[in-house]
Amino acid sequence: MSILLSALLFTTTAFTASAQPSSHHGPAAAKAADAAAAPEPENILPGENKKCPMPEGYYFTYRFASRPKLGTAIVKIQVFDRAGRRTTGFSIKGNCGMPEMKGAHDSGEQDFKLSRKGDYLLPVDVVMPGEWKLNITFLKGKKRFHHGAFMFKV
Ligand SMILES: [Cu+2]
Repeated sequence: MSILLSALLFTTTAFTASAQPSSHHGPAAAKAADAAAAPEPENILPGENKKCPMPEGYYFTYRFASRPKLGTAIVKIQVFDRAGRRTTGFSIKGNCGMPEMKGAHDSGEQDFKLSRKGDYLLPVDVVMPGEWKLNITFLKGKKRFHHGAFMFKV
């Protein structure tokens, strides 16, 4: 009797659980929840000085101020709107590290600083030779707008 009751309870609960998402949130919300749980696909950027597309027709270019070597290297980003005009309406963060030495030299999220010329600049500390990666996040207001990453060797 109690087995039958718990079996009945189980099916009822299962039915309620599966019925709830469609009635309360709809399939779109369920899809969005899945997307939030899944890891974000990597966006490996085109090379230095190449056009890197962003949403809404924006694009940017990046390059090192000079060829990176041991010590401090400066990454420079310029952002353009769909008409090709320079824009400084974003804030940009960079996180630099060595993928093969997880966490060993991670800079953490650092703010690119806007220069008077409207370039976004970030110094990165290259403390050992090898392969490095810079993750870049673009924010529009407080909203995450775009993300990309590139590798470089020293
Ligand atoms: Cu290292």
